[in-house]
Amino acid sequence: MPRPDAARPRKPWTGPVVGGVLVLILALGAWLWWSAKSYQSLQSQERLHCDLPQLAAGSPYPGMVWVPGGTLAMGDTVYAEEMPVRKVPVQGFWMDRTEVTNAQFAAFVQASGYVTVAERAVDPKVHPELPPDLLLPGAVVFVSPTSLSGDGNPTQWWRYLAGAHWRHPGGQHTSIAGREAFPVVNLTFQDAQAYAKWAGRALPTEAQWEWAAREASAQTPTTHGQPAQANTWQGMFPVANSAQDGFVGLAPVGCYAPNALGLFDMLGNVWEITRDRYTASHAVLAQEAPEAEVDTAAIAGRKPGTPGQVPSHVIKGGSFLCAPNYCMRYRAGARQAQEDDLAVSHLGFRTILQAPGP
Ligand SMILES: [Ca+2]
Repeated sequence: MPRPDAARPRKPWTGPVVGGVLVLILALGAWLWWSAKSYQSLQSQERLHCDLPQLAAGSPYPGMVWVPGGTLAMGDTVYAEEMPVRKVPVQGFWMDRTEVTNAQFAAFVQASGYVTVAERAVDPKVHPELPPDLLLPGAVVFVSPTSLSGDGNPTQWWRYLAGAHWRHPGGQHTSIAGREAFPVVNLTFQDAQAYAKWAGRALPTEAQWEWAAREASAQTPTTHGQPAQANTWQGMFPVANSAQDGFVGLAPVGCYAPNALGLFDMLGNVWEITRDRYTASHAVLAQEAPEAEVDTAAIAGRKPGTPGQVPSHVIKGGSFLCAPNYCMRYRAGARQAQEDDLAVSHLGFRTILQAPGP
């Protein structure tokens, strides 16, 4: 007896295709399940501190390492803003071996009474376009979305949270208690400058930062892969984070192997503020000051911006949110702009000191 469906015309390839799709769906489901389990497991056993190696006895500037001078091949070839690569001589300098921590920033605030930009109301004269809820003190915080529309609009994972600032990095109901060794976040250029001045230091220029991240090597990088020794994002940003590097979100400073100069977390963990004003590429600086060591902040600052537009500074190094599918900026030559009056939860800084070497 023929089967009831035997008389129906069938396309011979339908079965294998449906089967293949089912296998793909099952595989994707299993991967998402595994990612979710890893995420939960890591959140429940979050490390709050990583031991740093002792610095050499007699170091004149505790917590800093010496970065020798040389000639930097500044820039890279992945995104337009990194081009063109240009040569920039850099003098030697001292640099914090870690990002500035919550404990260090708390000491500054306690001593100075400083109030960060995120703790102040937004000036409606500067931002007449903003609704009242976006004029409240606060910061932009990453919140992993539960669903995602196809337009890729970043507001699906970046939220302006009133009450978020450096003491409440994930919003007003979060705290830095027990997280003293984590990098301080939700700061702006002005905040980082204030800390650096109080500490008798400075923020690095973009060239200084990039030279240090390149381990004081004049070599131009030939690979652009995701670094193993850095806190980045593994999985499909922004919805699936397997955290194979050990951290879902921020990591305490110094949890990954340092670079050849002894600097920790130059790539990943948090973006770092520099003192250079942002320009859309290296072309402007290459034209105005070819192969010269210059204060790029001064040059960029002479450029008139768009009327009403808030100035931006260069940030470097990528963060725990950088993933191959979205933002391959876990590289020394990568750069982005950050508005001077907007605090963000993936942004921190470190300082330098221009002083004679060892
Ligand atoms: Ca990570």
